[in-house]
Amino acid sequence: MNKTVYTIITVALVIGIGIIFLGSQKNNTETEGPAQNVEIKDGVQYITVNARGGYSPKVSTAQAGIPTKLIVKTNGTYDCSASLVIRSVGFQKILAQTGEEVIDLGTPKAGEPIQGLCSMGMYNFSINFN
Ligand SMILES: [Cu+2]
Repeated sequence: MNKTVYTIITVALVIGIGIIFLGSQKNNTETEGPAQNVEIKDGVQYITVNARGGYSPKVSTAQAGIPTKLIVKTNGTYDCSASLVIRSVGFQKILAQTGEEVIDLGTPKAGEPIQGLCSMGMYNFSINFN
């Protein structure tokens, strides 16, 4: 076999592996689903969102009218979901690759969702309050 054939086989393999890898990642985020990610402790509502290859759960529902904190958990997050922007509370930070960031959301009002975005606008999540 000549070099061209080897090159074509190598390129085809790399693309194939890439497609399998991306496909399995997509499945992972889909199966995580809407978790029980809201809890109230000592009058403070905590909402937990995981950041890794995007945000999960993508949509959360919480109560309006109580002091609320958002916990963003990273765990080996090397992608841009660690670069988080929440415009409505003026938050912008590059999170630790592994850790927990607690963000004060104040006392959210009903019907005013809070949205988080990665700095490039590729990934997002939102929290609805009612
Ligand atoms: Cu991004």
